[in-house]
Amino acid sequence: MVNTTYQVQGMTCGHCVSSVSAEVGAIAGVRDVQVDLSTGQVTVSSDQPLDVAVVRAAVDEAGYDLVDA
Ligand SMILES: [Cu+2]
Repeated sequence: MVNTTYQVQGMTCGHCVSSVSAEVGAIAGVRDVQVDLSTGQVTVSSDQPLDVAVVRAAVDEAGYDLVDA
């Protein structure tokens, strides 16, 4: 299991959190998504390391922006 924390910009409420959780959670191999609304940090647990481009696309699909690390 791999845990990776990403920074996401633009989330303002519980609905944003659930949108991001749903999109990122749908990525193949993702087991869990934890979103901290106050910091914008999204911690993803996955079977293997994820391609950041795939995570970025999922966050974008939800309507938010992945901040470059
Ligand atoms: Cu919201």
